[in-house]
Amino acid sequence: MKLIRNIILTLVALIFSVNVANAGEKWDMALAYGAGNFHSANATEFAKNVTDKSGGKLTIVTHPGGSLFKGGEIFRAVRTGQAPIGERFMSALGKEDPLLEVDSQPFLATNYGAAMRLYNASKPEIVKGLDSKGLVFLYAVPWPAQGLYSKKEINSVADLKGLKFRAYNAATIRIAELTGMAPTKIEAAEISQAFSTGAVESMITSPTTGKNKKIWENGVGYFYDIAAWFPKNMVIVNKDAWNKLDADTQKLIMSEAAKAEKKGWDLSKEGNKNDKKALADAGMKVGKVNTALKKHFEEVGATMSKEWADRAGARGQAVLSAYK
Ligand code: PCA
Repeated sequence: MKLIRNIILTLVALIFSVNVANAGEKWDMALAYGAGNFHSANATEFAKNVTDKSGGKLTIVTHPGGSLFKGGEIFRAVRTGQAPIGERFMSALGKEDPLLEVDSQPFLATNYGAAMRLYNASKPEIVKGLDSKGLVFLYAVPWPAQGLYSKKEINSVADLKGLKFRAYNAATIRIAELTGMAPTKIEAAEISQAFSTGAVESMITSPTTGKNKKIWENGVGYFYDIAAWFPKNMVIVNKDAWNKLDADTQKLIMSEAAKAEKKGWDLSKEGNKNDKKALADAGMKVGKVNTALKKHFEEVGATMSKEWADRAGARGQAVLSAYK
């Protein structure tokens, strides 16, 4: 009898411990950019904090460098629940919602203060739009100011003509078209290869991305700091996955997301200074475009603003009024 009782007790204990081990959710978090990138590092810290503080209810495991889903696949993966959580470059999603592109309109917000105001003005509508697609918005963090990289020196509008240009969204494709360059859309993960094979010879992106890619090793010698916009990454969650969590865990995630957002903006500001210096230290020529070129880019920006306002309609107008 005693033996049977002990066996039963052991089984009960075993079943109980398996249940406890299974009680928590596990989320795989898809990240497009390399582990060393500040967005990925920040997301990894966020994941760790949530995991540590959730008391075993939720474990978030990050997968940087597109190892779970590539940048171009992450939005769909989270939307369909293939990945419960992921980070995506917002302005590549203009087809989903033109408001997601507002942060890539040239010269609309050209410093961090303005970028934050634009974020605050656009966030409620963006969150609503994502919610209607079954997504919960957690936080957004900007890349440092976008500048022009080139293999050859650029002194005039004519120098841009025909340049094979790496684009990362519809806005950069449009800039290329309006300045006579030849755009190809390429995800960040493929930048080094695209430059080294000669598929492209110019791009607009942050000093951070150029530094992370050691772009100078691919024959890119020039960086022009046009600081025309601050595009953001956002972290989103699939709503079905979200609804499986209890209220306390949801609250914890939101509070850790707010902290990660603040930390991310600070890291971005630091990178905005340090990474330009890193490009110069690596031997690149870092400077500004001349007045004629600046004027040209501003005209292009004005054309694009009009086009965007048409696409974004009344919602876009409301965001612009709130911003200005
Ligand atoms: N780096 C990313 C997006 C913006 C940025 O600064 C890229 O080049 O794809």
